[in-house]
Amino acid sequence: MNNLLQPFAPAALALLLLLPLGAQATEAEPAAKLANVVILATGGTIAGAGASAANSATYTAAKVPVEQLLASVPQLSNLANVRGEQVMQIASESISNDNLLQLGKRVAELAASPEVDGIVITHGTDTLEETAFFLTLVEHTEKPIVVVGSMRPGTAMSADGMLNLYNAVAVASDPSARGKGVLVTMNDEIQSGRDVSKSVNIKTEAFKSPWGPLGMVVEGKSYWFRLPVKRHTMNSEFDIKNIRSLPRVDIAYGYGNVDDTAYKAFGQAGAKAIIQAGTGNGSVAARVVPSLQELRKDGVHIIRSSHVNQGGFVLRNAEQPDDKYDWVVAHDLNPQKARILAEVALTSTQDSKELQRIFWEY
Ligand code: DAS
Repeated sequence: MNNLLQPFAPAALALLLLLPLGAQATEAEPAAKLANVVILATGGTIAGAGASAANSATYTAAKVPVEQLLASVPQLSNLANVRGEQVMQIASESISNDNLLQLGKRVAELAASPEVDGIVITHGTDTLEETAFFLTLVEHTEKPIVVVGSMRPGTAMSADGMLNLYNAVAVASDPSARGKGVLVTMNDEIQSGRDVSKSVNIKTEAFKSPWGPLGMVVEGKSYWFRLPVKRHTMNSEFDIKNIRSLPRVDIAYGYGNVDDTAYKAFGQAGAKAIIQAGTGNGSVAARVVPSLQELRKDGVHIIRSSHVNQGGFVLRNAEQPDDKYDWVVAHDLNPQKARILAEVALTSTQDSKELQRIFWEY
């Protein structure tokens, strides 16, 4: 080696020694094939926009199209092959039964495709818990279905939507998420679509399950701590393919001084069941019972839930004579979840004992 190169000799030698290692690296296994994940966008705050970065609560929901949502999180492409569909663009307080059926049927079509490994649904937070429960009751697939929203619009400081969406795609592309029912990723947690509900309306830590989350997502990796035990997806007796419409089920709120006005109005409007969002143990005011008995005689089911906000737990014949009145109890489901299950159950039975079995099992 001539004098000019002398000083570089050690480096050159090191490079020569390292090259074969480098060469071995290029012969390493090809990168693992990325999962194919479809993002179905429905609207909500995760697609919201405010006038300034200081507007974390003042904004318009359901403005940003799905392409822009995906573009705002380029890191998604490290997790999966992702593509988006704009199924609807609404604030979720406005979701109807027809919207639920439309979304459910699109999810089923995609889940049946061998080209799809997982599905993410971006959704408003107001009724996210209802949609997630509905899908876990009627989607017959082991593939991960993950519903995700955000408490702040993407235009706000410390917006939570981008990481929530990243986490949702991480879970939807993870084979370990298969067969766990419909999931919800909010605030780094993986929640059961059956159990979770929005318990705070102004913080990013808004979604809680009375029985705790199933796991967590940290830097794109899922960590699981428990599994759902209630029937869902492949183990459900209900199938979106067999549901053409959902019956009307309404919710009547219980409170001091309540009378039978709302119950009678729901009956006249054609409700097939009325969910009692009862005080305490799902209780019904004594002065209302005669009208409920009239409604029951007309074939309207009465299903007792509780409006206590950290998870009610309604048992048969505890404080109310359910056997005597032929009522159903919603067990641990809050009123809005009980409505979803009642609507789905009533597509297959009108029998009160069958309804009660369904409320114990799902
Ligand atoms: N209006 C709310 C909704 O669409 C906004 C949100 O929190 O997502 O559910």
